[in-house]
Amino acid sequence: MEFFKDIPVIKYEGACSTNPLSFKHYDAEKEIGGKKMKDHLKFALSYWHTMCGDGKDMFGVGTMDKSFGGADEMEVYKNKVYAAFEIMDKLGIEYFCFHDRDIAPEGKTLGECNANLDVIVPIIKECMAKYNKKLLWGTANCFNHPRYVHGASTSCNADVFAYAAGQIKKAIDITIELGGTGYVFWGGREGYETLLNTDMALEQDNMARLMHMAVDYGRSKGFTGDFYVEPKPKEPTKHQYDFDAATVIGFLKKYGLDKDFKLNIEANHATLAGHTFQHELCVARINGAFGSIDANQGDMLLGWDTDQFPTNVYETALCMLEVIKAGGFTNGGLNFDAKARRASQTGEDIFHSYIAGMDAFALGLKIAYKIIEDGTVDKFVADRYSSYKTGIGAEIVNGTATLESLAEYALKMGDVDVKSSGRQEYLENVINSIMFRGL
Ligand code: XLS
Ligand code: CA
Ligand code: CA
Repeated sequence: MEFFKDIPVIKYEGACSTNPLSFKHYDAEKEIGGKKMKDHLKFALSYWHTMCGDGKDMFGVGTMDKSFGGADEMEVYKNKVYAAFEIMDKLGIEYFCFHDRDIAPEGKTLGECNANLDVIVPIIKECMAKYNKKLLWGTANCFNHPRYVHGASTSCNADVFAYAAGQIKKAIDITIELGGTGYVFWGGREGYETLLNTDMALEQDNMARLMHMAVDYGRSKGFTGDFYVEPKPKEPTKHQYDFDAATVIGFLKKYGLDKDFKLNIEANHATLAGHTFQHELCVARINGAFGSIDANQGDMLLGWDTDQFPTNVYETALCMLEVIKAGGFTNGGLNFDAKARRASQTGEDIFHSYIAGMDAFALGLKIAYKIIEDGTVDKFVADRYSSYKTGIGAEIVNGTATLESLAEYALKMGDVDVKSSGRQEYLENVINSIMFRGL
């Protein structure tokens, strides 16, 4: 069964190609910095947006048919699997990510949900072997069903905590069964609307309790991949506990979870938190918590999570610069947590969306390497802090300086010369000239 008959296998045709159904920059096998582009970028399809998201919004019903010709509910979910692998195959995407409820329908009880998963997971496994595709990460959707109205592990109701635990146990089982290298916690409704009805201390302790249980269980079943927390400041709750990278790192350290958990950084969530994408990636990297990425972009004129396919090449370049500095992906990758706009409603739009995102990241990767090879920016930063290499600066860094020794030094010093320029505009110009050299 072919679902996208008019769409060919998408090939790399080079920057001068005018064929919209081709890659202009993403050349999977091409080596850059000693590694194939596909191994640098590790693209993943997000099952929820691509296979389930039908364009419904607050003001209108769906505009896209995501039933893939299925006659009944289970057939719809089976066809989603076949269609997903056709999309990945045609685009040359090697990985995918899912929530439990994306791949199989919700049942009336946890047992029914699990039984539905037991029908679909073997089909996914077969397709993975047939098409040579891998699971980047799995997760549990503990936010959609009305039972999660007060949160999952942060619910005021202990039965809901227990249900979420049962759901997460099964999602971990599936992730392991499919060879996933990551398991994500995104705190769907783990936050609050008002402190007038909220015991924040208990909620956060409970959130950590469930994460510890997940780690203990996963490790006991042989899961060697990474657990991730995905920061997001707001939406659906007013104040999500996993606000941003720095908040999550503090949380993980407080509860002794930092050895097993890394971060899954999403571009749109970074900007919602009032940070740049690069800032969030840098915070993760310098704290040894860089794990995986949800590649998308928001709209700066809108205050919510628009999950658009990334096309802003400045952003992808600065992102890939951080990825390279972090040593590249190990268990993680670039998951397109992105959806075509509601009016981009045809099957063909799925392909244009992914091509746009993949080419934007391929360009980002090439530019990031050019920035590193050029060396101007790195040298500027190193020179800017050179006073810490020798003399009193070296004593501060190596820990031999004390408040008294610095006071003695300062008393003898006279005034300090801080007139050296930060040269921001010069550096921005350097980036532009690297990006557009030859035009
Ligand atoms: C929602 C999140 C979600 C996570 C996975 O905003 O991005 O999709 O990535 O639960
Ligand atoms: Ca996400
Ligand atoms: Ca999002």
